[in-house]
Formats: sequence, structure tokens, C-alpha cells
Amino acid sequence: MTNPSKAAVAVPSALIDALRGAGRVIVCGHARPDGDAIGSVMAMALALRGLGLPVRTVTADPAPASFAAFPAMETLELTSEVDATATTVVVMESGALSRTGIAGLERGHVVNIDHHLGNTAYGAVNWFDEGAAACGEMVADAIDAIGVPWSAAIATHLYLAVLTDTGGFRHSHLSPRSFELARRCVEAGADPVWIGQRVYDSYSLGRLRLVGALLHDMVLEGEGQIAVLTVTPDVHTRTGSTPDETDGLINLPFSAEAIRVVLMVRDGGDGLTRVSLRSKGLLDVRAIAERFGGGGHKNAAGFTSSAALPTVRDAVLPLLLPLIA
Ligand SMILES: [Mn+2]
Repeated sequence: MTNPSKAAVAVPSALIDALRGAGRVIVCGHARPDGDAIGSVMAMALALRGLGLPVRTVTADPAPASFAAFPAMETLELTSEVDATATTVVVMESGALSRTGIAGLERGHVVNIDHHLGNTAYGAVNWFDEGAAACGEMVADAIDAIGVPWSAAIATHLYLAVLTDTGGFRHSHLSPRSFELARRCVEAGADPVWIGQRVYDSYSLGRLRLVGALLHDMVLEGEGQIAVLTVTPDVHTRTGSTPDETDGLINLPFSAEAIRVVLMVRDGGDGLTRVSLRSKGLLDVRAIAERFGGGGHKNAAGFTSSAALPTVRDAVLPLLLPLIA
């Protein structure tokens, strides 16, 4: 389902002023950054450097290895704490400041940019656009608003953001904006073939084996319309994969037409159970994630629990059954 009539939420003038008038800048995204977080952070940072500003890019966890060859990735710093005093802090798609996994950001002048519902508006400047298919769409508008032309490097990161957050231009929230952005990115020098190969065909053999193991162990519920994927430390050992290589695998069951909801439960081996929910079309999984203190979008949501994996799975499943009734 697309949003053909949903106009972009205009870039707030306070945000333009905050970026143009910035001295030192820190740009960051959420922990365990995905393509949208990395693309948004790096495109914004490159644009602000284009204004001559000193910009640090920081994340609490490394970017996926397949993004290593993207422009300026050597400037991305891994850290759990910063001194943001007298600094403009641009935070991408983090519902709460704690989602960054980085301490000390609150000491800066925080600019909060997000396309998820439920953001806690923790910034001095807050800008939300739930109609944006990716945070990268908002960043593109912000870069235009501060008057920085798109270099090939900026365009490459914006394209990465939109490509990955739309599941390869297939998920809901897509709108003409997404395609207009893609068109401009390619015109500005982004190479969609190179980017597509990095994103989708650069995985390890361990991840390929992980795909096989997860699908082999997949359980179907709700008359075969709900797929349940279970990830334990053991499956990583067996397949020679790493926990971050589960990113994106939740969408695999949707390649079967019958599957309308996917529940992925992960035991991180750290005492926490991470739950991800995906749905097709009008089925709303966000409300279910919220009941457990999480959030997200209608078709993509999640939460973290300190309860054991089987307990969490058994609590969530009965709530999913009415969705497909
Ligand atoms: Mn996003």
C-alpha cells in the first residue's frame, strides 16, 4: 500500500537554523544501526561537512559489514559515551535518546529526526514525518533546506537508506517521494547496481547457512498464516553466523504467499529476549509491541523483554491469532 497523497512534513525552520548555526556537530543513529540509520547519519554528516562544520559521526554498534565500502565509512566512530557540551547533536530515528546506546548526548543541543510513531520528543528541536518511507527521505529534505548540493557520496547514502528501509522498494509507506528521491540519487551519481550488490549479495556463508537453519526450524501458527522464527546462541554456533546477521531475515517467510505475520524471537545470550514483528497490508503489529513496552510501525514493530524466550513467545502468540482471524 502506497501513500500517494501524503505530502512530506515540511522541514521546521528551527531545524534549519539549528543546522546552519551549528558549531561542533555530532550525528548519530540508533544502536545496532541498519541501512536507514547509517545512510541517514552519513548523508547528513557529509552535507554538514559541506557547510564547513566539524562533524563527528558516532554509533554504539558497528555498521553491517556489507556497508564497509560505502563513502566516508572510515569516519564512523564506535562509542558508548560522548562529551556533547556546546555541540549540536543530530539524532536519527531513535524513539528515545536511550535508543542510541550513547551516554552524554543530552548535554548538547539535540535535534531529533524520526519517521516512527511514538517518538518521545526528547530534542530541543523535534521533526517527525510518519509518512516518510525512510528517515533518509527526511534527511534529503533537510539537506535541500540547508542548501547543500548532493554529492555522489551523499546520494549513495540517501539511496542506501531508502532502498533498505523499503525492503528494496516493496514495503508500505512507499510513495512517489521515495522514487523521486531514488531518481535524484542516481542523477547525482549514486550507482544502484553497486549499492544493490553491496546490500543484498555481500553476505557471509555463515549467514546463508543461518537462513537455512531458521527456515528449517520455522513453526507455522494461525492456520499457516503466522511464521515463528526462533534464534538462539546455539544456531549461530551451528551455522557459523553472528547475531547481527539476523538483520532482515524476518522478512524471509513473506516470500510464501500464505504468510501474513512473522514473529521472530531472539535469545541474545545476554539475558534479554528481543522480539520483532512484521505483517502484510492492514494487519497492525505495532499495537501488540506497545503492550510489551515496545513500538514501531503498523507493519514492523518490536520490543525487548527480560523474560526467557519461550515465555515471551507464548505471551505474544495468542495476541497475534486474532489478527488473521
Ligand atoms: Mn527507518
